[in-house]
Amino acid sequence: MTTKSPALIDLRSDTVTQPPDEMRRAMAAAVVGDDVYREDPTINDLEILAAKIMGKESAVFVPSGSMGNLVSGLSWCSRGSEAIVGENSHILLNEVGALAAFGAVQMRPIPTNDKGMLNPDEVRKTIRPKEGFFPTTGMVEIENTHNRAGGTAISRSEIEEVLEIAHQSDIPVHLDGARIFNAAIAQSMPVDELVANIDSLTFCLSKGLSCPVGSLVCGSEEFINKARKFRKMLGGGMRQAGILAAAGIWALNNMVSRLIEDHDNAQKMFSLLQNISEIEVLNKSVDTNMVYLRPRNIETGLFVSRLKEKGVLVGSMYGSVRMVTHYGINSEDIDATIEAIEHTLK
Ligand code: TLP
Repeated sequence: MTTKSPALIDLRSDTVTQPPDEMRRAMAAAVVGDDVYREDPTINDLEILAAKIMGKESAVFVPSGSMGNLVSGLSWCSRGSEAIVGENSHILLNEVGALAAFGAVQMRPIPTNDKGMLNPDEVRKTIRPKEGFFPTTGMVEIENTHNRAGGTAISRSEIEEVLEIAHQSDIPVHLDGARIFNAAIAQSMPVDELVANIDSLTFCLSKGLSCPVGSLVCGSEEFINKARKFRKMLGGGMRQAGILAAAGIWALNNMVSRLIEDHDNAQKMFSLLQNISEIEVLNKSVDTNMVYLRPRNIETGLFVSRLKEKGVLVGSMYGSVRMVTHYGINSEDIDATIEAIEHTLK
């Protein structure tokens, strides 16, 4: 049984994580049933556990983070309505325009601060008046951690500012919390406190938590019933997927607290990169598990392919290079990566 990625050092994303042996054993032992009939006991257990961890009424298991954000958007926003999103949000840039394509929802990008969080004044200005010919504002979307901003952890106080403004106008807030556990751990905050009063959220099992597949959408019972219908409409109703849910349960019990190791490794990478003058580090600081950089004297694509020849895979993301630490990366891998970068630049 192999749990090590075939690449020597794969820093492209935490989505490349291999399921640990013990997780695979939990998957093999899962009791399963047909989840479209709601008869998969392991999926039912996972959904109850996820809702409890997030302090929400209910949860639904979906195949991916993208589908989680999509069913949430479809549940909140009617056709022709508007979703207020950050200008560099994943839902805007990396989900193939799904909310527009499937929901006829217009995404309205607004400026964010350097952590990727929506500017509260912009949110206030952007919410449409209820009267007149304006589109209806269906939801406000925030992202924590924020991917493109550098894996930044958004604080509870910043979240509260936006929640207050949206809720004053009766607009729900959806959180793309693909990496919400990274955000919570980085701030030593219980995750349910970090997401309190947020109307719906997606979180992913298939990133730092190392599961092969799956995300959870959490919210009120009424909202999750809607989301469950949209999941089916999109072809995301699964049958004996308790095998996947077992991985999720195992991960929620065993993989969350270790995320701090990934943050330490990213911090180490960030510090060591400061000594390499040919590299421009784009993160101001490292909150969680991502470092973005740009080589100064060599084209990014060439840099990426030369590193690959040395057995180090990095992501080419938004015109820069992204390195993400995860379960398959240890402190020695960081040293080896720095060495490979130095050789590449020589
Ligand atoms: N992000 C992927 C790529 O799509 C960029 C990655 O490697 O980081 N929200 C956020 C904030 C994400 O970073 C991602 C995945 C998703 C949603 C979508 O999750 P999946 O890939 O499960 O659809």
